[in-house]
Amino acid sequence: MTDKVAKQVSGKFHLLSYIEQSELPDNLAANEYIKENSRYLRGSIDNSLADRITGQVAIDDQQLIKFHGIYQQDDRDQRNERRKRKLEPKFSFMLRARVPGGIASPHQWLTMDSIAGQYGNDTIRLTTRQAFQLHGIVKGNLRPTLQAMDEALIDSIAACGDVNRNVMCNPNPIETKAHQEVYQWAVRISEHLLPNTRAYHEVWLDGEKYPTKQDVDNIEEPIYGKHYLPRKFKTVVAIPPYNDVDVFAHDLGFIAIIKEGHLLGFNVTVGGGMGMTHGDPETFPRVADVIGFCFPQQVLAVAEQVVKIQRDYGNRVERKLARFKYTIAVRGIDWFKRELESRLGYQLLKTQPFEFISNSDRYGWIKGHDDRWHLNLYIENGRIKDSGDYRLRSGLRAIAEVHKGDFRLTPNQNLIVANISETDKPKIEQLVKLHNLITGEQVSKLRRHAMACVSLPTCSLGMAEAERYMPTLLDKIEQLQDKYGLSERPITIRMTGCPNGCARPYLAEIGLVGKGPGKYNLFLGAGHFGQRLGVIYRDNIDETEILRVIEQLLQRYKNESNSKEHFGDFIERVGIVTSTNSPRDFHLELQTAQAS
Ligand code: SRM
Ligand code: SF4
Repeated sequence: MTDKVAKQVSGKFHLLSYIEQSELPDNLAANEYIKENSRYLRGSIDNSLADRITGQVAIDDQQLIKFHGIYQQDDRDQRNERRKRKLEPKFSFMLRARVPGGIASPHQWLTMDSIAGQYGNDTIRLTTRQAFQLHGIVKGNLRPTLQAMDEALIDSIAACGDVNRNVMCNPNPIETKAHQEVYQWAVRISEHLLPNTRAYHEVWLDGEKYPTKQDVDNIEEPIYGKHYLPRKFKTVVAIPPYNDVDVFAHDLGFIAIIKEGHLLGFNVTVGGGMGMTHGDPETFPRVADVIGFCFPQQVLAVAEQVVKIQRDYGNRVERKLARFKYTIAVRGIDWFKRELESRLGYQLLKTQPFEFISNSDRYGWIKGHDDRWHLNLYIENGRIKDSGDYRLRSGLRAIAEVHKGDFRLTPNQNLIVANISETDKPKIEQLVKLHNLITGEQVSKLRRHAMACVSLPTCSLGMAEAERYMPTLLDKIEQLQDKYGLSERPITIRMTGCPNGCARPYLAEIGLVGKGPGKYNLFLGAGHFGQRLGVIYRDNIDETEILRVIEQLLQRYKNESNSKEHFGDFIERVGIVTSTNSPRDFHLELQTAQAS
C-alpha cells in the first residue's frame, strides 16, 4: 500500500473525529457536504422536479437521487448531434428497483413490464445484482413511475447511493427448506440496513412532509448517521455449492452452511470489490476474506457492526478510495476482526468448511425438494425485449398472467420462473415454446457462462461497448471453440465497458474490460467459481487481436489440459499469467501488459 493511501485512510477525515463537531472539516469529498446539507436525503429534489425548463435535476440532487435508486443519464448516441444543434443532452433517468434476493411476484413483474412500456424505453434490464432497471424515464415521469411501483409493493430505496444496497441471495429454492430460510435472512438484512429517513416517501410518494427544519433534524439514522457511508456498500448471501452471487466480489458476504437440510449458520466474508481506475495503481479489485462463522441469530448484529465500522473508518476524503475494501486493505484484516469482535462483544467461531463449484447459473427445468418445478431461462445480458421471433418480453408477460409461483432474478442477469406445480408445468412449457424463449440448451456453453454490463448508450462511464457488442464477439469465439472441439467446456467470459467491473469481469476466466472505443484490456486466469482474480494479459486490444490471442490460448488448452481442468486453472498452471489476489501484484502485471 502506498504511503499516500495509508495516510488518507488513517488521517483526520475519520468520521469518529468529526461526528461530534458542528462544522465539518473542509477537506472532505464533495459528496460529504451534499449529504450533510441534504436534510436526510431530501436536498432540493422537489424543486428540481418542478423545474420544467431543463430535463435534468440540480447538480447536488443528481447525487441525492441515487439514494432513491435513480441515476440521471443522457443518450450518448445522440450527444454529439445534440451538441451541434445547441440542444441540451437528451436527459432521462435510470431507475433501479430494490429486489432482495431477486424474488418478484407475477403481479410485480406485470407492473414493471407495464411501467417500462408507459414511462421507460420499452425494455426491462435484469442486473448483475438481481434487480430490475428501467432506462429512459424522463423527469416528469419519475413520480408516476415510483408511485406505480409502490402500488405493487416495489420500492427503489437504497438501490444506489452510499448505503447498503440490494441484498443478493442464491435464488434457487430447490434443494432444501433451508434455502427458503436463508433467503429470509437476506430479506431481513436488507430491511435492517435500510436508511431510516422518510425522504423517499415524501419526495416520490407524496408522503407527509416534515413541517419544520427542526423536525427533520430530529429524525435519526441509527445505523448510518447523517453522513451515511463513505461510499456504496454491497451485501450478498451465498449457498454452496453455487457461488452465483460471487460472494468474494462484495463488501460483506454470508456463506450459508447447511447440513442435512438444516441451516447451521454463515461464514462471514468481508472486503471484496471490483472497481478500479485504468492507470491508477491506488485502485484495485479485491477478493473478500473469510473471517469466521456466526449463527443465524447473530447475522443482523454482524451486518450492522460491519457497516458501522466502515461508516466510522472508511475514507471520506478520497471517494475513489472510499470503498470498504480499501479500509480493510490499509488497516489489515486482523485489525478489522478485532474491531468487529470488540463491537459485537463476542468472537466469531472458526470458519466452517464449504465448497463452491460454479459462479454461473443452472439452466432449464429443475425439480425442487417439494416436487415443484423451476425453469431457469437464458436472458442475453439481462435485457427483456422482443426481437423478431424471440418474443421474450411478450412471453414473460404471458407467463406472468397465468403463473401462480414467483419470478427469481439471478445474479447472472437470468430469470427463473419458479414454483410451478406439476399440473401447471405444461401450460408454462407451451408459452415458452410459443414465444421461442431460451431454456439454455439452445445456446452454447460459452454464452451460458457469459455476462456483459450495460455500458453504451445509457451508462455515462462506458468507454467501450459491452451489452450491444458482446453477442457478436461470442459468435466469433464460439467458432474458435468449435474449431478446437472445445464447445462443451464451460468457460466464464464477462465484458464491461469500463474498469468499474459491473459484470464482475475480474472474476471471469476471460475478462474483457473497455479501455476506449473498440478497445479492451484482457484479463485471464480467474477461478471458475469466482475464488481468484484474473490478471491482465493484454492491454488496449481490438477485436482482431482479442480473437488472435484467444485462438492461441484455446489451441494450447485443447492440447495441454485434461478434460476436467477449467480454463482459468489451466492458464495459471502453465504460467500464461500468474494469478494473484494481491493488489500490488495486480498492478505490476498491468504495467507489464502495457509495456508489451
Ligand atoms: Fe455498476 C456505476 C450499472 C453492478 C461497480 N453501474 C454504475 C452506473 C450506475 C454508472 C454511473 O455511476 O453513472 C451504471 C449504470 C449503467 C446503466 O445505464 O444502467 C452501472 N452496475 C450496473 C449494472 C446495471 C450492470 C449490469 O449490467 O447489470 C449492475 C446493477 C446492479 C444492481 O442491481 O445494483 C451493476 N456495479 C455492479 C457491480 C457488480 C456487483 O456488485 O456484483 C460492480 C462491481 C462490484 C463492486 O461494487 O465493487 C459495480 N458500478 C460499479 C462502480 C465501481 C465502484 C467502485 O468501487 O469503484 C461504479 C462507479 C461508481 O460507483 O463510481 C458503477
Ligand atoms: Fe457502466 Fe462501466 Fe458499469 Fe459498464 S462497468 S455499466 S460501462 S460503469
